[in-house]
Amino acid sequence: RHAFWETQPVGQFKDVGDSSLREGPIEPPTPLSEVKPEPYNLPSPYEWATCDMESEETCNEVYTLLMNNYVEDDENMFRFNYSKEFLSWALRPPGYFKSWHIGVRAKVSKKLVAFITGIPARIRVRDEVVKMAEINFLCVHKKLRSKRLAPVMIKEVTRRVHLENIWQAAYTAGVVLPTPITTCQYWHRSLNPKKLIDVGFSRLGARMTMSRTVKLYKLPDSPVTPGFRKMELRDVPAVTRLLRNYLSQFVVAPDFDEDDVQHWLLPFESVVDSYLVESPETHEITDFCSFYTLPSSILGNQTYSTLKAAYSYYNVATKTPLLQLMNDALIVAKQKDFDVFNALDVMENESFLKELKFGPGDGQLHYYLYNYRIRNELKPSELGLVLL
Ligand code: MYA
Ligand code: JJ1
Repeated sequence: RHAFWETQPVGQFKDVGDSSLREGPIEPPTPLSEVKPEPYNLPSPYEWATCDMESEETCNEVYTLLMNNYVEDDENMFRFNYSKEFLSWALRPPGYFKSWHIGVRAKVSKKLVAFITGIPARIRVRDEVVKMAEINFLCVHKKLRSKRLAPVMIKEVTRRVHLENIWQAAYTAGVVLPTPITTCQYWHRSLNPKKLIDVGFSRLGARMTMSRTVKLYKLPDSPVTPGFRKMELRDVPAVTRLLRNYLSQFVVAPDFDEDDVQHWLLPFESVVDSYLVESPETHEITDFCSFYTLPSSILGNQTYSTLKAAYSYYNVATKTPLLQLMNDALIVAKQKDFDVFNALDVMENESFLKELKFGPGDGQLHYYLYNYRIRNELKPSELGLVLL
């Protein structure tokens, strides 16, 4: 059934529910001298190319490959359209390795035809902090699909991760592979219902008119929580403490330090937005919310070409009710002209989704670990990790 994945150190379907298997690494690390020193073989028309994401030209090529060939919904109506600024941010966190930004080019034309990336991360699983690679942006040009290029690319990124003495990875996919640590549901909150309906992202509900629908999703013009403001550089220490403390309750979560928080959560125009609540009396930072910007191309609509979507990222509420904090996030997202606010049912998100008028989407997101076994499937609420 899975000729490639059955050969890999990942939880296998036949082992689901086997309580004799211990949690932790599936295979031990091998000495670095035993890691294959040369790249895997590609079919002869193609060659490996390490992509320099600091180069504007390379960043453009990656952007174009993904814009035309990356993830679509099940009816091929929308395709993720990560911006160049987003890609450059997502792929260059503290301590990143250029060698983990892997392209495949046609030898003759030098055209970029496939891509896969890793970035380093410390991920805590129960009480162990494990150095991992987060693998993302696996993409093979539409014309080169089903030629078993993906397994070669996955083996090559694995080899390059091993060369840095890292032996585990985390990744997400819309498809079921051996075997998810958890399966999350996408939820969507309409901000611009008329456009969403016009482009086929959502439908007019039963017994609903357009004007009733627009009214249903109306939001105030500005956030309601006193002390709600944009995060600034000076907030990094306080936000790090708030977030570390909050994430400690989940079974799987990133182990963020101040450098990580500065990179991943400091606001960056059209890439990531973060807000916090500073107590007007004590000036304490008590609550935090964030979302990232990921537009989708709208495939084949006469009027609109892009859907502007915000994705819920990390949120922490210690004083403000989470429901109110997220309502303020919706308000600022609406003011910034997003069409829809998306969220997964991870962490405590279930507690606000229905009340804030999110509806379940038709997509799911499966989370995976490479070379690390988790004994039982987790509930989405036990997961404290959001990948981009
Ligand atoms: S998820 C986003 C993936 N990208 C897309 O969905 C974009 C649109 N689709 C494509 O570009 C292609 O369809 C892709 C497959 C490239 C996805 N993750 O070459 P093939 C297996 C893992 O003939 P193609 C993301 O970026 C499939 O089950 N495996 O197929 C995270 C089959 O294996 P098996 C996948 O359609 C990526 C084999 O590939 C995925 O031409 C994490 C078929 O290969 C998938 N999303 O190309 C990667 N889709 O026979 C794993 C299909 O066994 C990282 N397959 O069923 C693992 C950790 C590595 C680092 C370890 C460090 C220690
Ligand atoms: O966006 C998604 N679905 C939308 C559009 C569906 C269009 C037809 N297929 C959706 N809309 C309904 C919204 C409605 C708003 C009012 C309230 C009720 C709901 O459901 C889905 C997620 O639901 N997205 C995808 O399918 C994209 C791929 C998801 C897998 C991603 C893999 C990630 C790669 C790893 O890095």
